[in-house]
Amino acid sequence: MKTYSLLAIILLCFCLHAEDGSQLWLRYEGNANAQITANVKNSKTVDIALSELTQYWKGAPVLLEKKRTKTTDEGFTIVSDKKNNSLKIVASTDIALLYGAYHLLRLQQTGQVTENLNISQTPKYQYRILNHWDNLDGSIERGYAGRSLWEWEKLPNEISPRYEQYARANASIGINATVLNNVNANPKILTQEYLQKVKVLADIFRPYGLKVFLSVNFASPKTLGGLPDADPLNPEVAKWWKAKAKEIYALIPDFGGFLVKANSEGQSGPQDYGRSHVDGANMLADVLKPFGGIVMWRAFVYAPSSDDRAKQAYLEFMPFDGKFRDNVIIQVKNGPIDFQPREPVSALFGAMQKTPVMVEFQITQEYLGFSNHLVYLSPLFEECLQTDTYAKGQTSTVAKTTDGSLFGHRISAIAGVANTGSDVNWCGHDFAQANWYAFGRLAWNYELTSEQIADEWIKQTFNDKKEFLEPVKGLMLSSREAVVDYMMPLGLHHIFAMGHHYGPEPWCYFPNMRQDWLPPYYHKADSEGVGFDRSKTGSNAVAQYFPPLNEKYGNIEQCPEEFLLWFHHVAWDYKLKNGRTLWDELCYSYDNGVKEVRDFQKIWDRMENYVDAERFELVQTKLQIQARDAMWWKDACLLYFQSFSQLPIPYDIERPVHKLDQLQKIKLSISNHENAILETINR
Ligand code: BDP
Repeated sequence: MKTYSLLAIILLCFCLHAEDGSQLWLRYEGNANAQITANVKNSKTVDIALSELTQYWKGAPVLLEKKRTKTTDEGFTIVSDKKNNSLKIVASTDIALLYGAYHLLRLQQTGQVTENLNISQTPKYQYRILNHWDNLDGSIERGYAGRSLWEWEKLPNEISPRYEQYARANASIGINATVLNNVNANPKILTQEYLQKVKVLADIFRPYGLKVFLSVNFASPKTLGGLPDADPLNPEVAKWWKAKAKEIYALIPDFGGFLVKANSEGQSGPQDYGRSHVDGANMLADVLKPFGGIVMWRAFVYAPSSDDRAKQAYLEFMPFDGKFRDNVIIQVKNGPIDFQPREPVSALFGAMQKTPVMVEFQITQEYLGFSNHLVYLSPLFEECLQTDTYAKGQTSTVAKTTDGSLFGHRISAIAGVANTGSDVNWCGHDFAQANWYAFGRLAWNYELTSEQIADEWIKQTFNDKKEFLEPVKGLMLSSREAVVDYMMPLGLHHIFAMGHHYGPEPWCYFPNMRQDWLPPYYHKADSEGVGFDRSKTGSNAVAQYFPPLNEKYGNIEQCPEEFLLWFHHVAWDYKLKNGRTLWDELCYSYDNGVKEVRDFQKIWDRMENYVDAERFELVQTKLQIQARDAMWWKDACLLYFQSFSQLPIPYDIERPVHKLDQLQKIKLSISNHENAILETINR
């Protein structure tokens, strides 16, 4: 009897534990008994492929075959051998065989295995990379899922099982590179002590095809090496970097290279010495070249003196096009400002043609409600990648301008700022896992649609019951538009609370502060109207785009309404295409955002019988927060903008439940550079 109840408790614990979100989308069931063989020399990578398939593949016998194929090093083919009633995964490298194995398991999990498989895949980008903004003290800048995964204090001796789980999750979706530390880099990462720790991680990640990169602080030769400066043209400085590279590659022979944030938001850089981005990037590129490393140099630069922050990356980098070494790639945020719920694409995509350019997305939800809001980001990623820049005829999508195909570049890459942390479910919100997943899948193949990706993610992470799949997919697919509606519709942007960026603060203003860090700089509301005039009559940022985009964006009549206030200062009574005035449309958009989240709650509550209790409740609780936040956003923005428009909120809209002066008193205590903890909001 005693044994029985103990067993029951253990089983119960196991079940509960099994549904805490820690397994991500990798919920394969064991007890497989297919015959798995390999005609390939053993390696750790091949062993992983064999072990995954042996444990979890429940179909026909599988043969892993390594031979030269037409696909790239990472491409694979899966073919059915009907005669022998078996399957073959064919690839020219071990890692590609592993990618093939994970793909086969994905087909199984999503019910797509047919008798006649004939699939050939090859990734669109060469480097599919996560950027961790993790600090060496264990905090994560803009991290909302606990502490850093990297337990620096315990490394290199104590190894968390999460390191391998992390590598496996990435390999399962084709992510093949990781930058371990924050772009606001602590020079200490390059000390011998830390490099030893990095080496341990690199060794664990290697069999999963995950290459390690580091963010470096440009001042390191000075702060760490004791040199008088970090001037890229000082031979002593280059010598220091060379020795450092040698030291790194001795420990990590396949080290990927450096990510650099230079002369941006207070970080040091070549301009400190009167040198240019080219001088800085090329010096580091030369250092890494003999080892096969690359430099990812960020274009996220802006100075308070400019009339328009949105123009600056372009103005600063375009003159350097073609001047960088061939192992430099320019890392550009998807939009011209900063990971807003919606931005037009950065004008650098398509414009820089002689230098490889890569997109940087933010998977962590700095500007999208942290890990409290359910926002499926694939539509945002997809929208950017599929935007036509018109750089070269009709099909110059951002994807094509960055994957190397359009301008014939040798290297290509795509980065996502990671949303992972020490939380048991990795990402804070169970649905935030979908954003990590979607980033990987799109980096592998940007032709997949957000719907396909949501479909496969739900089937793997939850279940494939139609009654669950369809409504939850619908919810996910409309969630990005909902957040745009309740935060900043019609092209509004950066009206967030200062510093932590959680919640609205469109009124936030300090005369002596950098104006480009304050919301009024972006919305420019006055008694006439609202919005930033970036047309010819304003900052003329539109001129940075190719025709016909420049004309379309620059002309208020033609400008897509989702970007209206991004590009124009629009009168409150301006008539939109649906006949409503701008003011009314703003009101209806905010209201619509709130309604959508209320609908998400209704949808989710109906799902109770299809989900384990733990995940059900966590998502339910977070949706409650999201619904309250959406109302907070709506009331704050409408009441504040109403003080300029002086117009009534249309009477068929739910009345505000807050008063503006109450909302203006809210101060959240969320520290900026430490792990962000949302404290109980007293409102
Ligand atoms: C902004 C973040 C800041 C980052 C910066 C960057 O607020 O924490 O350091 O971007 O990308 O979005 O460098």
